[in-house]
Amino acid sequence: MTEFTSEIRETVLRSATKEVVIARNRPFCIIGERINPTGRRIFQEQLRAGDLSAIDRDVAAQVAGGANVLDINMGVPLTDEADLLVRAIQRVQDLTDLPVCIDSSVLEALEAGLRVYQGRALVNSVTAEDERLAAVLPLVKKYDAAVIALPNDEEEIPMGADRRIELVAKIVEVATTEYGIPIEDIVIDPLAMPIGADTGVVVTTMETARRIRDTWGLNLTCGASNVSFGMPARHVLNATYLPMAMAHGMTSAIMDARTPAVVESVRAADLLLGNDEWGGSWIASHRAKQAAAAAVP
Ligand code: THG
Repeated sequence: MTEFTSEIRETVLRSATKEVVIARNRPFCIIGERINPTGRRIFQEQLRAGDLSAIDRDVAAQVAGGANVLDINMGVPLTDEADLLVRAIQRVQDLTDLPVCIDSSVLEALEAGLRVYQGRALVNSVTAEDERLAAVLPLVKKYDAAVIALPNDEEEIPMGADRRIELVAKIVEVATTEYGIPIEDIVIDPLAMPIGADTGVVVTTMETARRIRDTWGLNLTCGASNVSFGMPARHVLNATYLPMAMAHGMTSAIMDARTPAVVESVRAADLLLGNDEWGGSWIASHRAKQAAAAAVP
């Protein structure tokens, strides 16, 4: 289980009309995080009243900013999350051809969302807890989805890389042998935590990411804005963190695609890490910006 692999794993996601591949020899996959009511009081009230129209603006902003996949989270206390999630997924599918990442800890909501989604979704997320693995992985298999897995269990969120690696080994073993999930459909979130809580946490995440890449070749993701939580100049920290994580094997992130400095930093790292052939995308995006500036009267 701990033999090293240099194999490149392709996690294939699809909408009805578009395919997105997450892999370490491809441009980084930006998973837009904004379709999420956490910490947004007005959006929560709208959702409670059954008004999902704010999603339209969030989709437009994430798409315009360069998101490749959209995370959809409808976690509002005291609501029918399954119903909201189904309606949100349908609305997003009408607005964009980007594949989605279905973000819910409520099983009924997850299944309802997977049932109506037309394509191959990314499920966010499962932990290494026996009960969660047994509940979520059959749905991942049934609906032919890919899954984000977090290396924490019923005991703890481990603070050291060694224990996180043990839990990744458990997840990989259970998902592939007990549930028949292809290894390339497992995307690990090595747990990105706020640097403000402990200045060692980012180094631990980097080490964990690199070891997962070198051991299994798995794709990786993280909640990128967690890192700067509570700190000033968050965009600078996020824009610095992501290329570092990418150099350690991070192949995607759940992040805010509305901030050009952060997205540009990711695309610069694509080029510098050899994943933008001839700098084609980098140069094309620079020319598009020049043309847009010139078009302003
Ligand atoms: N890993 C995985 N999934 C995740 C996370 C993770 N999903 C949820 C979260 N973390 C990532 N998504 C978001 C979505 C929105 C915001 C942050 C993370 C957000 N935060 C504002 C803030 O931080 O200030 C609060 C809202 C606001 O003020 O607008 O928007 O780590 N697998």
